[in-house]
Amino acid sequence: MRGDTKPQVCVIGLGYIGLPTAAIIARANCPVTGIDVSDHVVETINRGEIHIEEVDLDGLVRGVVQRGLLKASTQIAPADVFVIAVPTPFEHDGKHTPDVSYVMSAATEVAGVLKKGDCIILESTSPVGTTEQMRDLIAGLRPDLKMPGQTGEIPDVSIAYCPERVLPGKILEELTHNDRSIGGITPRCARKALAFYKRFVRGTCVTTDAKSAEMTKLVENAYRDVNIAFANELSIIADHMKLDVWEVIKLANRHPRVNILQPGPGVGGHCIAVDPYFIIHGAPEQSPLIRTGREVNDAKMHHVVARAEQLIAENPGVPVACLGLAFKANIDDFRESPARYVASRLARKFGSRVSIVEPYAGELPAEFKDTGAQLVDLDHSLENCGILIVLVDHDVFKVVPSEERSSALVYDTRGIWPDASMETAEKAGLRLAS
Ligand code: SAJ
Repeated sequence: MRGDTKPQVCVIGLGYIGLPTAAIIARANCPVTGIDVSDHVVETINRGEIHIEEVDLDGLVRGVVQRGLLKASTQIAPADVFVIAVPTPFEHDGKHTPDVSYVMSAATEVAGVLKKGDCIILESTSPVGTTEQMRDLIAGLRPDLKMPGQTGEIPDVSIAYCPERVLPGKILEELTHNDRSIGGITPRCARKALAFYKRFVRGTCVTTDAKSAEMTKLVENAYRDVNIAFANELSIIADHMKLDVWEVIKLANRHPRVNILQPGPGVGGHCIAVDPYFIIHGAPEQSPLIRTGREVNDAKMHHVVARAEQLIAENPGVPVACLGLAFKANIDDFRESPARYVASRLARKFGSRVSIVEPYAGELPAEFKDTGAQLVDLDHSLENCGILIVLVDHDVFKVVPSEERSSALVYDTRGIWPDASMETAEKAGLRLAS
């Protein structure tokens, strides 16, 4: 891989990060082979279609597949650059222990086709030390190749860690424009990876060591989790003190150095509620604040269930609509969603009294089966439901004018209708600030 010769790239793991990354690299005219364990995923992509939802991804994938720049396979292929973007879930031990086995099996596959001059980049969110662990594994499998950072000699291959930091719903835009931290096992590895990312990233790429880059990714999401926990704790305090939390946050944020985030029904998604545990696991004694942040955000979900149950039980027979199932606004991702958890708990308890409004869903998830709850459209809920529980701040909910919901009791967990909580409090004799 010299001069401006386009490197042959292999992206391992074609999920929410791997597929958009593969497509963007292919758009930069580098031939990409995407590897996935699933035949369904591979066949779908080779037809020029996609198996996940993400803004503008369908057109991009169709284009690069048609131009022959992206092909998918279940078999690893030789390449100049390997990008690993496989999941790093928890082990099933109930202790939130990170499971890096998918990373290690991807590294084992890469080791089988690795040659002198290649570069391996890990993108999966990983506990600190994983990139070096991967290097050690490959070193054991390929004693013929000199690995970076093990001897003073010039290594045969480069290994780096470079986390993604993209927001679901804006992945293509953020993959291109966000800054990147590129952590090499050695500075030479970082420079090699930097030259690769510069082909398709317009944001600033900053080089560092692998462990710092691993920790940076975890810290970014733990920072957000702790800050959302602060907002969620405030909302529970405000409930207790009979204050409007939205009003308090709005006023406090007028201070030039205060920026309180928004309370909600809890923290969902696959990153913010997960990554802090990777830090806690690595330094349990040293991370009481991060641990507590997690606990506060999880507890908020149960608080919302309890408040909603109270409102529904105090108004017997009144039809209820839960607005939203997604884990956050304006996306169709219902995995790890506090809204979905709250709505399903209410459906199980109150059955056919409960309707669900989710413009991004074609049908209700499996746990609603046999509860009697129905998926309805927004207009139907506004016309028929006397209790509205806002769980997601979708734009389509935000623009409902107050006249269309003025006769309903509203529990707005997202603060999208600032006028509603006061009215509901008066109508129900309750104070529902959070
Ligand atoms: N949330 C609140 N209040 C807020 C902000 C968010 O309750 O003020 C909730 C959301 O409703 C959602 C959860 O937090 O349930 C997470 O949403 P998010 O939009 O904050 O983040 P994610 O999970 O979609 O993506 C995060 C991003 N990380 C940061 O903003 C630090 C993204 O940049 C990362 O790439 C992504 O995690 C990841 O892959 O790690």
